[in-house]
Amino acid sequence: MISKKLLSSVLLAVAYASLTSAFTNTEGSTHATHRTRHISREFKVEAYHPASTFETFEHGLDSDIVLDSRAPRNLNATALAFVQSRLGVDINSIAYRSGHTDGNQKFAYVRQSHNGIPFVNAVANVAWKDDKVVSFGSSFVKPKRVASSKPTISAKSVIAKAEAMFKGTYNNFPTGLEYLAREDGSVALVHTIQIQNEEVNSWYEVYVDAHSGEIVSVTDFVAEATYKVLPITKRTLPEGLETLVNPQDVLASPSGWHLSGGTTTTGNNVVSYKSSTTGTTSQSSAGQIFDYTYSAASAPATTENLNAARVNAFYVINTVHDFAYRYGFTESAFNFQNDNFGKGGNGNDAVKISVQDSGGTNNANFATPADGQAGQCRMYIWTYTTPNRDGSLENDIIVHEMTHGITNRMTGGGTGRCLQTTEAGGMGEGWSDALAEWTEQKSGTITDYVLGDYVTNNAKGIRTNPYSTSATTNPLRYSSVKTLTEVHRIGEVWANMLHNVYAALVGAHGWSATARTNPDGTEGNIVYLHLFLDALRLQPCNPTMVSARDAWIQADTNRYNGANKCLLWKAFASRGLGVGAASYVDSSAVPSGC
Ligand SMILES: [Ca+2]
Ligand SMILES: [Ca+2]
Ligand SMILES: [Ca+2]
Ligand SMILES: [Zn+2]
Repeated sequence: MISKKLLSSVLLAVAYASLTSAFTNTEGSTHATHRTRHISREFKVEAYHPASTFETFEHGLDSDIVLDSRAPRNLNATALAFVQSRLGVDINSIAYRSGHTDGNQKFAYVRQSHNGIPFVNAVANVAWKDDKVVSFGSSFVKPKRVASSKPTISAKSVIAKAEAMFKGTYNNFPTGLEYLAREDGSVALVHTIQIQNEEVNSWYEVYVDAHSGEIVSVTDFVAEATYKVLPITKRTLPEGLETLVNPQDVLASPSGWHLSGGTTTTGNNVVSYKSSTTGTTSQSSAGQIFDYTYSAASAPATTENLNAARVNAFYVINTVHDFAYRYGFTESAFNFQNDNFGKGGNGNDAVKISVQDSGGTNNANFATPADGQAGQCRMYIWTYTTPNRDGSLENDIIVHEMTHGITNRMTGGGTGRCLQTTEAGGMGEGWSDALAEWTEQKSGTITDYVLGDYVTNNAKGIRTNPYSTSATTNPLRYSSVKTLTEVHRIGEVWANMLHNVYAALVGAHGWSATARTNPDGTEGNIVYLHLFLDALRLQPCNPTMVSARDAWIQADTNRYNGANKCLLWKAFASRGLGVGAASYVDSSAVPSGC
Protein backbone atom coordinates (compact mmCIF):
# COMPACT_ATOMS: atom_id res chain seq x y z
CA MET A 1 0.00 0.00 0.00
CA ILE A 2 2.64 2.45 1.07
CA SER A 3 5.07 1.58 -1.70
CA LYS A 4 2.37 1.82 -4.33
CA LYS A 5 1.35 5.23 -3.08
CA LEU A 6 4.96 6.37 -3.03
CA LEU A 7 5.48 5.21 -6.58
CA SER A 8 2.48 7.08 -7.91
CA SER A 9 3.50 10.27 -6.20
CA VAL A 10 7.02 9.96 -7.58
CA LEU A 11 5.63 9.48 -11.07
CA LEU A 12 3.42 12.46 -10.60
CA ALA A 13 6.41 14.51 -9.53
CA VAL A 14 8.31 13.52 -12.65
CA ALA A 15 5.38 14.38 -14.85
CA TYR A 16 5.03 17.76 -13.23
CA ALA A 17 8.73 18.44 -13.48
CA SER A 18 8.83 17.93 -17.22
CA LEU A 19 5.65 19.90 -17.68
CA THR A 20 7.04 22.79 -15.69
CA SER A 21 10.32 22.94 -17.53
CA ALA A 22 8.60 22.67 -20.87
CA PHE A 23 6.43 25.65 -20.07
CA THR A 24 9.35 27.61 -18.69
CA ASN A 25 11.40 27.07 -21.81
CA THR A 26 8.58 28.01 -24.13
CA GLU A 27 7.72 31.14 -22.23
CA GLY A 28 11.28 32.31 -21.76
CA SER A 29 12.19 31.76 -25.38
CA THR A 30 9.40 34.01 -26.65
CA HIS A 31 9.91 36.97 -24.35
CA ALA A 32 12.10 38.75 -26.89
CA THR A 33 9.82 38.20 -29.86
CA HIS A 34 6.24 37.82 -28.66
CA ARG A 35 3.74 39.67 -26.57
CA THR A 36 0.33 38.36 -25.67
CA ARG A 37 -2.10 41.24 -25.48
CA HIS A 38 -5.18 40.49 -23.42
CA ILE A 39 -7.69 42.74 -25.08
CA SER A 40 -10.75 41.51 -23.25
CA ARG A 41 -11.83 38.49 -21.30
CA GLU A 42 -12.74 36.69 -24.53
CA PHE A 43 -10.05 37.94 -26.87
CA LYS A 44 -6.28 38.03 -26.92
CA VAL A 45 -3.76 38.68 -29.66
CA GLU A 46 -0.29 37.22 -29.85
CA ALA A 47 1.83 39.94 -31.41
CA TYR A 48 5.00 38.73 -33.16
CA HIS A 49 8.11 40.85 -33.55
CA PRO A 50 11.03 39.37 -35.51
CA ALA A 51 14.13 38.93 -33.37
CA SER A 52 16.44 41.91 -33.57
CA THR A 53 20.21 41.81 -33.85
CA PHE A 54 22.35 44.56 -32.42
CA GLU A 55 26.00 45.33 -33.00
CA THR A 56 28.06 48.04 -31.34
CA PHE A 57 31.39 49.23 -32.67
CA GLU A 58 32.78 51.21 -29.75
CA HIS A 59 34.72 54.07 -31.35
CA GLY A 60 33.31 53.45 -34.78
CA LEU A 61 33.40 50.94 -37.56
CA ASP A 62 36.60 51.03 -39.59
CA SER A 63 35.73 49.46 -42.89
CA ASP A 64 35.08 50.27 -46.49
CA ILE A 65 31.41 50.70 -45.68
CA VAL A 66 32.20 53.41 -43.22
CA LEU A 67 34.50 55.14 -45.64
CA ASP A 68 31.68 54.96 -48.12
CA SER A 69 29.18 56.30 -45.62
CA ARG A 70 31.49 59.18 -44.79
CA ALA A 71 30.98 60.52 -48.26
CA PRO A 72 29.20 63.87 -48.15
CA ARG A 73 25.66 62.61 -48.66
CA ASN A 74 22.54 63.15 -46.67
CA LEU A 75 21.56 60.92 -43.77
CA ASN A 76 18.89 59.21 -45.83
CA ALA A 77 21.22 58.00 -48.57
CA THR A 78 24.01 57.23 -46.11
CA ALA A 79 21.74 55.07 -43.99
CA LEU A 80 20.33 53.18 -46.96
CA ALA A 81 23.82 52.52 -48.30
CA PHE A 82 25.06 51.25 -44.96
CA VAL A 83 22.11 48.92 -44.36
CA GLN A 84 22.22 47.62 -47.92
CA SER A 85 25.88 46.79 -47.56
CA ARG A 86 25.69 45.43 -44.02
CA LEU A 87 22.74 43.13 -44.66
CA GLY A 88 23.52 42.36 -48.28
CA VAL A 89 20.01 43.21 -49.40
CA ASP A 90 18.59 44.95 -52.45
CA ILE A 91 18.32 48.72 -52.11
CA ASN A 92 14.66 48.41 -53.13
CA SER A 93 13.94 46.36 -50.02
CA ILE A 94 14.91 49.27 -47.75
CA ALA A 95 12.88 52.40 -47.08
CA TYR A 96 14.14 55.38 -45.11
CA ARG A 97 11.88 56.25 -42.20
CA SER A 98 13.40 59.02 -40.12
CA GLY A 99 16.61 60.39 -38.68
CA HIS A 100 18.11 63.23 -36.74
CA THR A 101 21.40 64.80 -35.72
CA ASP A 102 22.42 65.65 -32.18
CA GLY A 103 25.82 67.33 -31.93
CA ASN A 104 28.39 64.93 -33.33
CA GLN A 105 25.92 62.03 -33.31
CA LYS A 106 23.48 60.96 -36.02
CA PHE A 107 20.62 58.48 -35.89
CA ALA A 108 18.73 56.92 -38.77
CA TYR A 109 15.77 54.54 -38.86
CA VAL A 110 14.85 52.45 -41.87
CA ARG A 111 12.30 49.77 -42.65
CA GLN A 112 12.18 46.70 -44.78
CA SER A 113 10.08 47.25 -47.87
CA HIS A 114 8.55 45.22 -50.70
CA ASN A 115 7.06 46.61 -53.90
CA GLY A 116 7.22 50.04 -52.30
CA ILE A 117 5.21 48.97 -49.25
CA PRO A 118 7.04 49.24 -45.90
CA PHE A 119 7.04 46.62 -43.15
CA VAL A 120 5.46 47.25 -39.75
CA ASN A 121 7.82 45.05 -37.80
CA ALA A 122 11.03 44.60 -39.83
CA VAL A 123 13.16 47.65 -39.21
CA ALA A 124 16.75 48.74 -38.70
CA ASN A 125 18.54 51.61 -37.00
CA VAL A 126 22.01 53.02 -37.45
CA ALA A 127 23.92 55.45 -35.25
CA TRP A 128 27.02 57.48 -36.06
CA LYS A 129 29.45 59.41 -33.94
CA ASP A 130 31.84 61.75 -35.70
CA ASP A 131 30.63 60.19 -38.96
CA LYS A 132 31.69 56.68 -37.90
CA VAL A 133 29.04 54.01 -37.46
CA VAL A 134 28.90 53.11 -33.76
CA SER A 135 25.91 50.80 -33.67
CA PHE A 136 23.50 48.92 -35.86
CA GLY A 137 20.26 47.16 -34.97
CA SER A 138 18.07 45.15 -37.31
CA SER A 139 14.97 43.00 -37.35
CA PHE A 140 14.93 42.55 -41.13
CA VAL A 141 13.55 39.19 -42.25
CA LYS A 142 14.15 36.82 -45.14
CA PRO A 143 10.55 36.01 -46.07
CA LYS A 144 9.53 32.60 -47.38
CA ARG A 145 6.59 34.14 -49.17
CA VAL A 146 5.11 37.61 -49.45
CA ALA A 147 1.42 38.32 -49.95
CA SER A 148 0.32 40.22 -53.03
CA SER A 149 0.70 43.97 -52.60
CA LYS A 150 -2.80 44.54 -53.99
CA PRO A 151 -5.42 44.22 -51.21
CA THR A 152 -8.47 42.13 -51.98
CA ILE A 153 -10.56 43.64 -49.19
CA SER A 154 -10.76 47.28 -48.18
CA ALA A 155 -9.78 48.81 -44.84
CA LYS A 156 -13.24 50.27 -44.54
CA SER A 157 -14.84 46.85 -44.66
CA VAL A 158 -12.92 45.58 -41.61
CA ILE A 159 -13.23 48.59 -39.30
CA ALA A 160 -16.41 47.34 -37.64
CA LYS A 161 -14.77 44.01 -36.82
CA ALA A 162 -11.71 45.75 -35.38
CA GLU A 163 -13.94 47.99 -33.26
CA ALA A 164 -15.87 45.02 -31.92
CA MET A 165 -12.82 42.94 -31.09
CA PHE A 166 -10.88 45.79 -29.49
CA LYS A 167 -13.89 47.28 -27.73
CA GLY A 168 -13.34 50.79 -28.98
CA THR A 169 -13.95 53.13 -31.87
CA TYR A 170 -11.99 53.85 -35.03
CA ASN A 171 -10.40 57.25 -34.33
CA ASN A 172 -10.35 58.44 -37.98
CA PHE A 173 -6.57 58.47 -38.15
CA PRO A 174 -5.93 57.52 -41.81
CA THR A 175 -5.65 53.77 -42.27
CA GLY A 176 -2.43 52.46 -43.79
CA LEU A 177 -1.32 49.57 -45.96
CA GLU A 178 1.84 47.82 -44.79
CA TYR A 179 3.55 44.47 -44.69
CA LEU A 180 3.79 42.46 -41.49
CA ALA A 181 6.34 39.69 -40.98
CA ARG A 182 4.79 36.63 -39.37
CA GLU A 183 6.31 33.92 -37.26
CA ASP A 184 5.93 31.22 -39.93
CA GLY A 185 8.13 33.14 -42.37
CA SER A 186 5.25 34.52 -44.39
CA VAL A 187 4.59 38.21 -44.83
CA ALA A 188 1.02 39.45 -44.65
CA LEU A 189 -0.33 42.56 -46.29
CA VAL A 190 -2.22 44.43 -43.57
CA HIS A 191 -4.48 47.39 -43.12
CA THR A 192 -3.42 49.46 -40.09
CA ILE A 193 -6.42 50.75 -38.16
CA GLN A 194 -6.36 52.74 -34.91
CA ILE A 195 -9.01 51.80 -32.35
CA GLN A 196 -9.40 53.88 -29.22
CA ASN A 197 -11.55 53.73 -26.12
CA GLU A 198 -11.11 56.84 -24.03
CA GLU A 199 -13.22 55.49 -21.22
CA VAL A 200 -10.80 52.68 -20.46
CA ASN A 201 -7.74 54.50 -21.79
CA SER A 202 -7.03 51.99 -24.53
CA TRP A 203 -5.46 52.89 -27.85
CA TYR A 204 -4.50 50.17 -30.30
CA GLU A 205 -3.14 50.02 -33.81
CA VAL A 206 -4.73 46.90 -35.23
CA TYR A 207 -3.27 44.96 -38.16
CA VAL A 208 -5.91 43.27 -40.30
CA ASP A 209 -4.93 40.97 -43.16
CA ALA A 210 -5.88 42.80 -46.37
CA HIS A 211 -6.61 39.50 -48.10
CA SER A 212 -8.26 37.34 -45.44
CA GLY A 213 -9.66 39.93 -43.02
CA GLU A 214 -7.97 38.13 -40.12
CA ILE A 215 -6.64 40.22 -37.22
CA VAL A 216 -2.97 39.28 -37.26
CA SER A 217 -1.31 41.58 -34.75
CA VAL A 218 -1.59 44.73 -32.68
CA THR A 219 0.43 47.60 -31.27
CA ASP A 220 -0.64 48.84 -27.84
CA PHE A 221 0.16 52.54 -27.66
CA VAL A 222 -0.63 52.78 -23.96
CA ALA A 223 2.45 52.45 -21.81
CA GLU A 224 2.41 49.90 -19.04
CA ALA A 225 2.76 51.22 -15.55
CA THR A 226 5.12 49.11 -13.46
CA TYR A 227 5.55 49.04 -9.70
CA LYS A 228 7.84 47.04 -7.44
CA VAL A 229 5.68 46.47 -4.39
CA LEU A 230 4.54 44.01 -1.78
CA PRO A 231 1.49 42.47 -3.50
CA ILE A 232 -1.74 43.16 -1.67
CA THR A 233 -2.18 39.53 -0.62
CA LYS A 234 1.18 39.35 1.15
CA ARG A 235 1.19 39.70 4.90
CA THR A 236 4.79 40.61 5.60
CA LEU A 237 7.77 42.06 3.75
CA PRO A 238 9.83 38.85 3.95
CA GLU A 239 7.27 37.27 1.60
CA GLY A 240 8.99 39.36 -1.03
CA LEU A 241 8.50 42.35 -3.28
CA GLU A 242 7.25 41.75 -6.80
CA THR A 243 7.13 43.81 -9.95
CA LEU A 244 3.52 44.31 -10.99
CA VAL A 245 2.62 45.55 -14.46
CA ASN A 246 -0.59 47.54 -14.90
CA PRO A 247 -2.17 46.55 -11.60
CA GLN A 248 -4.78 49.28 -11.96
CA ASP A 249 -8.41 48.35 -12.54
CA VAL A 250 -9.59 50.58 -15.38
CA LEU A 251 -13.22 50.17 -14.42
CA ALA A 252 -12.51 51.80 -11.07
CA SER A 253 -9.69 54.06 -12.27
CA PRO A 254 -10.54 54.86 -15.89
CA SER A 255 -7.56 57.17 -16.35
CA GLY A 256 -5.21 54.82 -14.58
CA TRP A 257 -3.51 55.63 -11.30
CA HIS A 258 -1.55 58.65 -12.51
CA LEU A 259 -2.53 62.03 -13.78
CA SER A 260 -2.42 62.16 -17.56
CA GLY A 261 1.17 61.44 -18.49
CA GLY A 262 2.05 61.50 -14.79
CA THR A 263 5.45 60.34 -13.64
CA THR A 264 5.17 60.50 -9.84
CA THR A 265 3.26 58.87 -6.98
CA THR A 266 0.47 61.39 -7.51
CA GLY A 267 -2.81 60.44 -9.08
CA ASN A 268 -6.55 60.69 -9.12
CA ASN A 269 -7.04 58.50 -6.06
CA VAL A 270 -4.04 59.22 -3.87
CA VAL A 271 -0.87 61.21 -3.51
CA SER A 272 1.89 59.34 -1.68
CA TYR A 273 4.51 61.70 -0.32
CA LYS A 274 6.92 62.61 2.44
CA SER A 275 6.78 65.92 4.31
CA SER A 276 4.76 67.80 1.70
CA THR A 277 2.48 66.66 -1.09
CA THR A 278 5.11 67.69 -3.61
CA GLY A 279 7.53 65.26 -1.93
CA THR A 280 6.55 62.36 -4.15
CA THR A 281 8.56 59.61 -5.79
CA SER A 282 9.31 59.96 -9.49
CA GLN A 283 9.36 57.08 -11.91
CA SER A 284 12.72 55.30 -11.95
CA SER A 285 12.61 55.15 -15.74
CA ALA A 286 10.35 56.38 -18.48
CA GLY A 287 6.94 54.83 -19.02
CA GLN A 288 5.65 54.93 -15.44
CA ILE A 289 8.19 52.44 -14.16
CA PHE A 290 8.60 52.63 -10.38
CA ASP A 291 11.35 50.16 -9.66
CA TYR A 292 12.71 50.78 -6.16
CA THR A 293 13.79 47.93 -3.93
CA TYR A 294 13.21 48.17 -0.21
CA SER A 295 16.13 46.84 1.79
CA ALA A 296 15.17 45.68 5.27
CA ALA A 297 18.85 45.80 6.18
CA SER A 298 18.91 49.57 5.76
CA ALA A 299 17.17 52.34 7.62
CA PRO A 300 13.75 53.33 6.27
CA ALA A 301 15.01 56.83 5.50
CA THR A 302 17.54 55.84 2.85
CA THR A 303 16.57 57.31 -0.50
CA GLU A 304 15.86 53.93 -2.08
CA ASN A 305 13.78 52.76 0.88
CA LEU A 306 11.80 55.99 1.05
CA ASN A 307 11.03 55.69 -2.65
CA ALA A 308 10.01 52.05 -2.26
CA ALA A 309 7.77 53.01 0.67
CA ARG A 310 6.01 55.78 -1.24
CA VAL A 311 5.48 53.45 -4.19
CA ASN A 312 4.06 50.68 -1.99
CA ALA A 313 1.73 53.07 -0.18
CA PHE A 314 0.59 54.47 -3.53
CA TYR A 315 -0.05 50.94 -4.78
CA VAL A 316 -1.97 49.74 -1.74
CA ILE A 317 -4.25 52.78 -1.47
CA ASN A 318 -5.00 52.59 -5.18
CA THR A 319 -5.65 48.87 -4.99
CA VAL A 320 -8.12 49.30 -2.15
CA HIS A 321 -9.73 52.19 -4.03
CA ASP A 322 -10.16 49.95 -7.05
CA PHE A 323 -11.60 46.83 -5.45
CA ALA A 324 -13.80 48.80 -3.04
CA TYR A 325 -15.13 50.65 -6.08
CA ARG A 326 -16.24 47.34 -7.57
CA TYR A 327 -18.19 46.66 -4.39
CA GLY A 328 -19.92 50.03 -4.20
CA PHE A 329 -17.47 52.60 -2.83
CA THR A 330 -17.92 54.77 -5.91
CA GLU A 331 -17.93 58.48 -6.63
CA SER A 332 -21.60 58.80 -5.72
CA ALA A 333 -21.00 56.75 -2.57
CA PHE A 334 -18.52 59.41 -1.41
CA ASN A 335 -15.19 57.85 -2.32
CA PHE A 336 -11.80 59.55 -2.53
CA GLN A 337 -10.99 60.91 -6.00
CA ASN A 338 -9.93 64.23 -7.46
CA ASP A 339 -11.85 63.80 -10.71
CA ASN A 340 -15.19 62.04 -10.42
CA PHE A 341 -15.65 61.81 -14.21
CA GLY A 342 -19.14 63.26 -13.91
CA LYS A 343 -20.35 60.25 -11.95
CA GLY A 344 -21.65 62.14 -8.93
CA GLY A 345 -20.32 62.83 -5.46
CA ASN A 346 -17.79 65.49 -4.59
CA GLY A 347 -14.31 65.32 -6.10
CA ASN A 348 -11.02 66.94 -5.13
CA ASP A 349 -10.64 64.56 -2.22
CA ALA A 350 -8.01 62.02 -3.21
CA VAL A 351 -6.31 60.42 -0.22
CA LYS A 352 -3.12 62.06 0.95
CA ILE A 353 -0.81 59.47 2.44
CA SER A 354 2.16 60.84 4.32
CA VAL A 355 4.88 58.21 4.33
CA GLN A 356 7.47 58.11 7.13
CA ASP A 357 5.57 60.96 8.73
CA SER A 358 7.71 62.62 11.38
CA GLY A 359 4.76 63.33 13.67
CA GLY A 360 4.80 59.99 15.46
CA THR A 361 6.13 56.46 15.75
CA ASN A 362 4.76 52.93 16.07
CA ASN A 363 1.38 53.80 14.65
CA ALA A 364 -0.61 55.12 11.73
CA ASN A 365 -3.85 57.02 11.37
CA PHE A 366 -6.46 58.19 8.91
CA ALA A 367 -8.60 61.33 9.12
CA THR A 368 -11.89 61.28 7.22
CA PRO A 369 -13.56 64.63 6.67
CA ALA A 370 -16.76 64.88 4.64
CA ASP A 371 -16.95 63.95 0.96
CA GLY A 372 -15.11 66.60 -1.03
CA GLN A 373 -12.25 67.06 1.42
CA ALA A 374 -9.19 64.88 1.09
CA GLY A 375 -8.67 61.94 3.41
CA GLN A 376 -5.38 62.25 5.28
CA CYS A 377 -3.40 59.15 6.16
CA ARG A 378 -0.20 59.27 8.18
CA MET A 379 2.18 56.34 8.24
CA TYR A 380 4.89 56.23 10.88
CA ILE A 381 8.18 54.48 11.42
CA TRP A 382 8.16 51.59 13.90
CA THR A 383 11.04 51.60 16.36
CA TYR A 384 10.93 48.11 17.88
CA THR A 385 13.77 46.86 15.70
CA THR A 386 17.17 47.93 14.38
CA PRO A 387 17.00 49.09 11.68
CA ASN A 388 13.55 50.54 12.29
CA ARG A 389 10.70 49.28 10.15
CA ASP A 390 8.30 51.21 7.96
CA GLY A 391 4.53 50.80 8.26
CA SER A 392 4.24 51.56 4.56
CA LEU A 393 5.76 48.14 3.87
CA GLU A 394 3.13 46.36 5.98
CA ASN A 395 0.10 46.20 3.74
CA ASP A 396 -2.35 45.29 6.50
CA ILE A 397 -1.62 48.57 8.22
CA ILE A 398 -2.23 50.60 5.08
CA VAL A 399 -5.41 48.68 4.27
CA HIS A 400 -6.55 49.12 7.87
CA GLU A 401 -6.10 52.89 7.56
CA MET A 402 -7.75 53.19 4.16
CA THR A 403 -10.71 51.22 5.48
CA HIS A 404 -11.32 53.95 8.04
CA GLY A 405 -11.95 56.18 5.06
CA ILE A 406 -14.40 53.69 3.57
CA THR A 407 -16.40 53.07 6.74
CA ASN A 408 -16.50 56.71 7.77
CA ARG A 409 -17.67 57.79 4.32
CA MET A 410 -20.19 55.02 3.72
CA THR A 411 -21.84 55.20 7.11
CA GLY A 412 -24.22 58.13 7.30
CA GLY A 413 -23.83 59.51 3.78
CA GLY A 414 -20.32 60.87 3.47
CA THR A 415 -20.31 63.25 6.41
CA GLY A 416 -17.44 61.66 8.30
CA ARG A 417 -19.52 62.22 11.44
CA CYS A 418 -21.10 58.82 11.99
CA LEU A 419 -18.53 56.55 13.64
CA GLN A 420 -17.94 58.81 16.61
CA THR A 421 -19.29 56.90 19.62
CA THR A 422 -17.01 54.54 21.50
CA GLU A 423 -18.85 51.49 20.21
CA ALA A 424 -19.08 52.75 16.61
CA GLY A 425 -15.48 53.89 16.71
CA GLY A 426 -14.55 50.48 18.05
CA MET A 427 -16.36 48.81 15.19
CA GLY A 428 -14.48 51.16 12.87
CA GLU A 429 -11.27 49.57 14.09
CA GLY A 430 -12.84 46.15 13.65
CA TRP A 431 -13.89 46.74 10.05
CA SER A 432 -10.40 48.00 9.30
CA ASP A 433 -8.78 44.83 10.65
CA ALA A 434 -11.37 42.70 8.89
CA LEU A 435 -10.79 44.28 5.48
CA ALA A 436 -7.03 43.94 5.91
CA GLU A 437 -7.66 40.27 6.60
CA TRP A 438 -9.88 39.99 3.51
CA THR A 439 -7.17 41.37 1.23
CA GLU A 440 -4.48 39.06 2.57
CA GLN A 441 -6.08 35.76 1.64
CA LYS A 442 -4.40 33.54 -0.92
CA SER A 443 -6.87 30.65 -0.77
CA GLY A 444 -10.13 29.59 0.81
CA THR A 445 -8.38 27.92 3.72
CA ILE A 446 -9.44 29.66 6.90
CA THR A 447 -6.51 30.42 9.15
CA ASP A 448 -6.08 32.54 12.23
CA TYR A 449 -5.16 36.09 11.35
CA VAL A 450 -2.83 38.65 12.88
CA LEU A 451 -1.77 42.02 11.58
CA GLY A 452 1.14 44.30 12.28
CA ASP A 453 3.43 41.34 12.83
CA TYR A 454 6.17 42.68 10.56
CA VAL A 455 6.55 46.17 11.99
CA THR A 456 6.46 44.86 15.54
CA ASN A 457 8.68 41.88 14.72
CA ASN A 458 6.25 39.87 16.79
CA ALA A 459 4.29 36.92 15.46
CA LYS A 460 1.35 37.91 17.65
CA GLY A 461 1.04 41.25 15.90
CA ILE A 462 -0.63 44.31 17.38
CA ARG A 463 -3.86 42.83 18.75
CA THR A 464 -4.58 40.85 21.90
CA ASN A 465 -5.42 37.58 20.16
CA PRO A 466 -5.41 36.30 16.61
CA TYR A 467 -8.78 36.42 14.87
CA SER A 468 -9.95 32.85 14.94
CA THR A 469 -12.84 30.46 14.60
CA SER A 470 -11.53 28.87 17.79
CA ALA A 471 -13.08 30.28 20.95
CA THR A 472 -9.99 29.08 22.76
CA THR A 473 -7.62 31.05 20.57
CA ASN A 474 -9.88 34.08 20.65
CA PRO A 475 -12.46 34.05 23.45
CA LEU A 476 -13.91 37.51 22.73
CA ARG A 477 -17.70 37.75 22.78
CA TYR A 478 -20.25 40.53 22.55
CA SER A 479 -20.32 40.72 26.35
CA SER A 480 -16.57 41.41 26.37
CA VAL A 481 -17.36 44.95 25.22
CA LYS A 482 -18.86 45.76 28.61
CA THR A 483 -15.47 45.91 30.29
CA LEU A 484 -13.52 47.40 27.37
CA THR A 485 -13.00 51.10 26.83
CA GLU A 486 -10.32 51.41 24.19
CA VAL A 487 -11.59 51.45 20.60
CA HIS A 488 -9.04 48.98 19.20
CA ARG A 489 -9.89 46.47 21.94
CA ILE A 490 -13.60 46.88 21.21
CA GLY A 491 -12.75 46.56 17.54
CA GLU A 492 -11.21 43.17 18.21
CA VAL A 493 -14.61 41.86 19.33
CA TRP A 494 -16.22 43.02 16.09
CA ALA A 495 -13.34 41.93 13.84
CA ASN A 496 -13.41 38.48 15.40
CA MET A 497 -17.14 38.20 14.74
CA LEU A 498 -16.54 39.22 11.14
CA HIS A 499 -13.75 36.63 10.91
CA ASN A 500 -16.33 34.03 11.87
CA VAL A 501 -18.86 35.42 9.39
CA TYR A 502 -16.19 35.26 6.69
CA ALA A 503 -15.26 31.69 7.61
CA ALA A 504 -18.90 30.62 7.48
CA LEU A 505 -19.52 32.25 4.09
CA VAL A 506 -16.36 30.81 2.54
CA GLY A 507 -17.19 27.44 4.07
CA ALA A 508 -20.63 27.56 2.49
CA HIS A 509 -19.84 29.12 -0.88
CA GLY A 510 -16.14 28.63 -1.56
CA TRP A 511 -13.51 31.20 -2.38
CA SER A 512 -12.66 33.20 -5.49
CA ALA A 513 -9.12 34.21 -6.40
CA THR A 514 -10.46 37.00 -8.61
CA ALA A 515 -12.75 38.61 -6.04
CA ARG A 516 -10.99 41.95 -6.20
CA THR A 517 -11.88 42.48 -9.84
CA ASN A 518 -14.92 40.25 -10.25
CA PRO A 519 -17.69 41.05 -7.77
CA ASP A 520 -20.20 39.01 -9.76
CA GLY A 521 -19.15 35.59 -8.49
CA THR A 522 -21.09 33.56 -5.96
CA GLU A 523 -18.13 32.63 -3.78
CA GLY A 524 -18.12 33.32 -0.08
CA ASN A 525 -15.40 35.97 -0.06
CA ILE A 526 -17.33 37.91 -2.72
CA VAL A 527 -20.60 37.59 -0.80
CA TYR A 528 -18.80 38.73 2.33
CA LEU A 529 -17.39 41.90 0.80
CA HIS A 530 -20.71 42.81 -0.77
CA LEU A 531 -22.48 42.47 2.56
CA PHE A 532 -19.63 44.32 4.29
CA LEU A 533 -20.01 47.43 2.11
CA ASP A 534 -23.78 47.16 1.60
CA ALA A 535 -24.33 47.10 5.36
CA LEU A 536 -22.29 50.26 5.85
CA ARG A 537 -24.78 52.16 3.72
CA LEU A 538 -27.77 50.75 5.56
CA GLN A 539 -26.68 51.10 9.15
CA PRO A 540 -27.59 54.19 11.16
CA CYS A 541 -25.26 56.97 12.14
CA ASN A 542 -23.15 55.76 15.07
CA PRO A 543 -24.27 52.14 14.85
CA THR A 544 -24.01 49.59 17.63
CA MET A 545 -22.96 45.99 17.11
CA VAL A 546 -26.61 45.08 17.28
CA SER A 547 -27.65 47.54 14.58
CA ALA A 548 -24.59 46.73 12.46
CA ARG A 549 -25.49 43.02 12.64
CA ASP A 550 -29.03 43.85 11.57
CA ALA A 551 -27.62 45.84 8.65
CA TRP A 552 -25.67 42.77 7.49
CA ILE A 553 -28.77 40.63 7.62
CA GLN A 554 -30.83 43.24 5.79
CA ALA A 555 -28.07 43.61 3.20
CA ASP A 556 -28.27 39.87 2.60
CA THR A 557 -32.03 40.13 2.13
CA ASN A 558 -31.56 42.99 -0.31
CA ARG A 559 -28.83 41.42 -2.42
CA TYR A 560 -29.29 37.66 -1.98
CA ASN A 561 -32.94 37.45 -1.00
CA GLY A 562 -31.92 36.32 2.46
CA ALA A 563 -30.03 33.25 1.26
CA ASN A 564 -27.47 33.65 4.04
CA LYS A 565 -29.79 34.78 6.80
CA CYS A 566 -29.38 31.78 9.08
CA LEU A 567 -25.67 31.47 8.34
CA LEU A 568 -25.16 35.08 9.41
CA TRP A 569 -27.29 34.73 12.54
CA LYS A 570 -25.41 31.61 13.57
CA ALA A 571 -22.04 33.24 13.05
CA PHE A 572 -22.95 36.33 15.05
CA ALA A 573 -24.71 34.27 17.72
CA SER A 574 -21.62 32.07 18.10
CA ARG A 575 -19.95 35.10 19.64
CA GLY A 576 -22.90 36.27 21.70
CA LEU A 577 -24.58 38.59 19.20
CA GLY A 578 -27.66 36.41 18.71
CA VAL A 579 -31.34 37.32 18.84
CA GLY A 580 -32.05 39.55 21.80
CA ALA A 581 -28.43 40.43 22.55
CA ALA A 582 -28.43 43.91 24.04
CA SER A 583 -26.49 46.09 26.45
CA TYR A 584 -23.50 43.74 26.22
CA VAL A 585 -25.46 40.77 27.46
CA ASP A 586 -24.82 37.79 25.21
CA SER A 587 -27.40 35.79 23.36
CA SER A 588 -26.69 32.59 21.48
CA ALA A 589 -30.20 32.44 20.07
CA VAL A 590 -30.99 32.38 16.36
CA PRO A 591 -34.40 33.08 14.79
CA SER A 592 -36.87 30.24 14.66
CA GLY A 593 -36.44 28.30 11.45
CA CYS A 594 -32.67 28.67 11.50
CA1 LIG B 1 -1.60 48.64 -21.95
CA1 LIG C 1 1.23 41.74 8.37
CA1 LIG D 1 -15.32 62.13 -3.01
ZN1 LIG E 1 -7.48 52.19 13.12
